[in-house]
Parts: sequence; C-alpha cells; structure tokens
Amino acid sequence: MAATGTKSVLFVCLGNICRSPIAEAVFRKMATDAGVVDKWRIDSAATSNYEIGSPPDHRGQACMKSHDVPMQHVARKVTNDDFMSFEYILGMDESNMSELNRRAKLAKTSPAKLELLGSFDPQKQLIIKDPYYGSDEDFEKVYQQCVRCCKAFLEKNS
Ligand code: 6LJ
Repeated sequence: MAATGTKSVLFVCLGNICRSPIAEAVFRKMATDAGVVDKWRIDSAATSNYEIGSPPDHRGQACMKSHDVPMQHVARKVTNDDFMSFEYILGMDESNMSELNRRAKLAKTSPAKLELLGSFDPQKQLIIKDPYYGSDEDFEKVYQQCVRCCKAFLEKNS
C-alpha cells in the first residue's frame, strides 16, 4: 500500500526501451527540480515482451545525455498489480491504449486512470510515435513532447 499523499504514475509504451523510459526520466527530473519527487512513485513499463530486461535504446540514451537528464531503467512488462497500484497509467499511442484498456478489464477493478500522455500537450500533439525504426531526430521529438506533456501533467497534479 502506498504512503498517504503519495501520487503515482506509470508511463507505458510497446517495448519500454524508447518512449516510456524517456517520459519516466523527464518526469522524475521535473519532480526533483520542483522539490516534490518524494511525493511520487514514478515508473515505466511495456505492453509487450519484446525487450524485457533490456536497457533504454542507445539513441534515447544519447538524446537524454545531451539534455542532462539522468535515465536508468530495465525494461519490464505491465503487470495486473500495476492496474491496482498506480493512480495514472499513461500510454503513448492508440495501440498502447487499446492494450492497456484490454489489460485493465482483465485486472477487473482497476482504479487507475488510463490516458494518453499526449492529452496533456499544450501544443495538442496527441500521439507520441514509436521511434524504433526512426532517426535521432525522432528521438529528439519524443523528448520534446515528453517535456511539454510532463510539465503540464505535473502542474495539473500539484
Ligand atoms: C514478435 C514480433 C516483433 C515497431 C520494437 C517496433 C518493433 C519497437 C520493435 C519498440 C520498442 C517478436 C518481437 C513492431 C522495442 C522494440 C522489432 C520487432 C520485435 C513495430 C512496428 C512498427 C514500428 C515499430 N513490431 N522490435 N518483434 N517497435
């Protein structure tokens, strides 16, 4: 059981090596800089088995280094327990959301709020696209979207 006053967010994408560890790291840095990181449980996970146990994609690691955002994660899959214990579960695209909604039904009484991370974007770019077959520029775009969305999400929950 979480300590009283603890907020929680789980960022989710297909493999948990590109988009969701970037979102997790960006959000953790913002919460740290705002002095509220102790009030949060912050994690990320995959909808698939593709990369379980892998570190973040090297292109994402380079992108985060260039922005001085620490990122340390080992890919894991979403569990039934996640649907019981996280207040927010935020996906990156419609495919993530259909998988999350399917899994939430299987977990029966999930109190988690399932939303697109992009729904918080002040620039209204709803979808954060899978950069796996993309370029360094695609990773930079993912990073910038995560910065805008995480900032708005943190403000909404402060
Ligand atoms: C089952 C068949 C697929 C991807 C990814 C794509 C592909 C990924 C990946 C994101 C994170 C055995 C595993 C797809 C990590 C790995 C290669 C295929 C994996 C897909 C479709 C469109 C765009 C990107 N699938 N791994 N194998 N995203």
